[in-house]
Amino acid sequence: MSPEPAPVPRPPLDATRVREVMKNRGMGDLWVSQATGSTNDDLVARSKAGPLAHLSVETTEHQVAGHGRLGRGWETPDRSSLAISIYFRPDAGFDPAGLPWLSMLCATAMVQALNERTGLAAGLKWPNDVVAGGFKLCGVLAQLVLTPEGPAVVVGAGLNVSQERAELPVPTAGSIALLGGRTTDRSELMAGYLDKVADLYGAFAAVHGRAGEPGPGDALSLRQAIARHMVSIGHQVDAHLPDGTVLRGTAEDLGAEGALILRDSAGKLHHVLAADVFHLRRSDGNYA
Ligand code: BT5
Repeated sequence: MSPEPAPVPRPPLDATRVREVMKNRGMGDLWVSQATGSTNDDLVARSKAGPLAHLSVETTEHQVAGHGRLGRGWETPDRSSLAISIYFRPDAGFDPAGLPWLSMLCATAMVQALNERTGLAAGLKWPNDVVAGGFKLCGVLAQLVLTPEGPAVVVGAGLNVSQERAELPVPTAGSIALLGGRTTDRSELMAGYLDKVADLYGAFAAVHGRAGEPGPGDALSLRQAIARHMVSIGHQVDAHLPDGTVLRGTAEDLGAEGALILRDSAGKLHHVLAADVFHLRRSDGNYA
């Protein structure tokens, strides 16, 4: 990621362009704020205040107190990045076991949008980090919301677009600009992401939220569509489990219930449902 490229301009988001894509894809409302604590919090609050249209979206130019997983934070300077929260309100026939898949669905949509729009070779680091060149470009956080109409899920994605090295909070973080991506146009990136979410969700809803079932017209199942983008598969990883233990093994596949399937050095298979995964550095010096 060196030498450091020239700073990238940071124009405001073009909400009209994003709304157009949302309208074409039959999505819900869009709210754009100048600054807020967390777009996930805002969308959850809206959903509690009254019924929201399925696939409504909350974004902000400047998220000042973004949440990561497990109480961690997510830091991004004004207009440098995207913070996009989407409200999923599946209909009554949707299998509740499909709800936890929505965060990986969104991460996969981001991978696909980045691959198409930026030319970067983005991939998914289980469970839902989007990485390119070994750097984290995007993190995803899902929250379950119980509404009078049934369960809903808010899935927030934070995408680093134009940050310079000094603006990123950790050395493992990267931005599209730093990695030399073809575009840093946040409106294009947001529109591209929402378009992919609409595609993937449409196929998933058509099979009633069953992640293992082939999509319409013999398309890949959601599990397969996700697994093909997973950079972890075939790599040696350390999975840091919630109880503090570390499981080392080779990532083999994505399980039927969304677990990362790891084979340890004794050949035993483990289904990891929650962990922070670290790729062990390969002999060529890359992580993934
Ligand atoms: C995540 O958590 O990666 C989920 C991030 C989700 C952010 C979105 S933005 C829209 C929506 N609204 C919210 O309030 N949140 C969502 P996790 O895997 O726990 O990673 C958090 C860790 O990543 C932090 O502890 C930092 O070490 C690091 N981090 C913080 N800011 C980062 C950034 N901009 N880029 C890369 N890493 C970052």
